[in-house]
Formats: sequence, C-alpha cells, structure tokens
Amino acid sequence: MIMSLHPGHLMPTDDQRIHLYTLMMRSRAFEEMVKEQVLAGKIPSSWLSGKGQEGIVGALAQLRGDDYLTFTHRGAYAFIARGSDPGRLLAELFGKADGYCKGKGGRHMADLTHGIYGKSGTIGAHATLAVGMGIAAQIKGSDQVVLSAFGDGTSNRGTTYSSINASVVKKLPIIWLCENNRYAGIAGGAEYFPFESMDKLAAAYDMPGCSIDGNDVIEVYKQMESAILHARQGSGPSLIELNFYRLEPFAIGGPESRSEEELEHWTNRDPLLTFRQLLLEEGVLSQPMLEDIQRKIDEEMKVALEFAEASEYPAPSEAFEDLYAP
Ligand SMILES: Cc1ncc(C[n+]2csc(CCOP(=O)(O)OP(=O)(O)O)c2C)c(N)n1
Repeated sequence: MIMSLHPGHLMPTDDQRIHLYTLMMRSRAFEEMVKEQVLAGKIPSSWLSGKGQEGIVGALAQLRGDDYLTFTHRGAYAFIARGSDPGRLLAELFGKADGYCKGKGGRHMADLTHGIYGKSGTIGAHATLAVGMGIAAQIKGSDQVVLSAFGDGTSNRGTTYSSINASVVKKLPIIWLCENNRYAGIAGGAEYFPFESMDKLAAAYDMPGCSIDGNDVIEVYKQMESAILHARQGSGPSLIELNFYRLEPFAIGGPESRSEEELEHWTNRDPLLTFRQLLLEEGVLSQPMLEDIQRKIDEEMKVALEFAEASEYPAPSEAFEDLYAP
C-alpha cells in the first residue's frame, strides 16, 4: 500500500508566488540563452535542457541554505533556484576559469557554495552521494535535509535502488525527487518502466510517496513542505514524483523522436504559461509587473553573457589541479 505524503498546509503568499514565478522565468531565460550558445557553437558540448520542467522550482525554493542537493544531468533550475550566478554558470559551460568548477566540469558542474554536489554525468551515481550526505547530517545531529533528484529512466539503475534502500534502512533525511518527463533518451516510459507511477517504488520501500502534476508549481510547493517536515523531524526519506514534460529534444541540436501532436499538447500546458495565467487571473501579477520581471531577467542574462565571454580560459598549467589523485 502507498503511504501517501499529504500536501502541506502552507499556501505560498502572493510574494512567494511572485518569487516562484520569477525563478521559473529566470530558469527558462537561462535555458534559452544556453540553447542559443550551443547552436552558435560557443559551448564545446551539447546541453540537456530543462525547458518545460520548471515546476520543480516549487520544491527547490523550499530548501534552506544549508540543505544539500544532488542533481540530474538535465536543466539549470537547481542552480538558478539556489541563487547561483548565471554568469558563472555560463562561464562554466564555456570552459572558462570563472565557472563554478573553473571550467573543468562543463555541463556536469557543481556549485558547492550553494550546496549542489554535482549534476551527475553517470546517471544514478549521485544517489549514492545523497546517502553519504544524509548520514553526515545524522552524525552531526543537524536537521539538514538532502534533495536528490533522478530521472524516470535513472530509476532503473542499481545505484538508485541501493541508495533508496539504504536511506530507508538508516532513516535518512532524504527527499527522492523523480523528474518524470516521460522519456529516457528517445525511449518512452512504457519501454523501460513497469509501473503507472513512481509512488509504487515508494510503497515497495515502505516510505511515504506521492505522484503529482509537476507542472503545478503550487502543488509541488505544498508536497515538498510535507516531505521536508518529515525529513527534518527525523522520520526518514520520502519520494515525490513530478509528472511533466521536457519541451526540447533529449539534447539541444539532437534528433526529435516525439510526434508533433504530442509536442503541441504539452506546449499548451507549458508550466510558465499556466502559472502566469493563474497569477494574472488572481490579480497577483499585472501586465506591467510581468513586463518588469521580464525586463530585469533579460538584463541579468545580458550581463551573464558578457561576464562569461570576458572570462579567461584556465591556464594549461592548471590542467592537473583539482584531481582526486595525482
Ligand atoms: C550509467 C549511465 N548509463 C547510461 C548513460 C547514458 N544516458 C545519459 S542520459 C540517459 C537517459 C536518462 O533518462 P532519464 O533518467 O529519464 O533522464 P532524462 O534525460 O529523460 O531527463 C542515458 C541512458 C549514462 N549517462 N550513465
């Protein structure tokens, strides 16, 4: 039986909702800027866009500054929501010295200053780090929590299962966040996942879980409130599945395997459009306020691009620094 994770009671205030909307917009703007740079050949790799998955911001925005995160290979929302500097993020993608990993991490970067311990290139590997962080929080006796995100395809990796298992056995303060965007690479979910929804995985491990509309940022916010409380008070891990859709192909510039009808269906459910509409209808935001937010974000991205372009490449003599072993 699935132990349901009940939604929290705190409805975000108007200011918090504007904040969520702004984070979603900033994240989207960053994605669009990176796409442009990839297509212009200015980033020496591709990019796995998180466009369409911004509802996740409802979970990220609830974390405390000292909480830990491990993240998937997709999107930049975790960094943007935690307050990472878009200029330094872009510099990292350019391979420049001012990047968060001195240009050596590229799209699999980390930002330890904001508690983000890597966008794992080996899918599922970062789940094991989350277990270590959970144990660290327990040993310290702190009430820090760990948010560990994984894709629906990544749910099938052994490291994901063994880490979830360890978190339950040791009652670790981890929130497992499944980003179910319905595809792994170009394969659709039915090809690799036997359940209708991921909360069955929570049931198998006897932990609370839920499967929700990841496009509904307020719903995400409320569920996260419960999961955080559960973890902070020492009751152990839980699992939230966010159901949404990535609006770009698996990788920018790569092939598109999905039908036009399907893309259109989900484009019409773009979480930014629906949230914006809701905030306008409820009078939380006005048209001039929207324009003001957009203008400030455009300016931030312009500054970020200038910063990243002006940054230097690391010196060749630094190539062997920052390694685990000589
Ligand atoms: C251990 C390992 N196996 C395979 C890959 C290649 N790979 C990269 S992303 C990906 C699909 C992941 O799907 P999902 O977790 O659903 O994330 P999505 O890309 O859909 O967001 C695969 C198989 C990898 N990076 N690491």
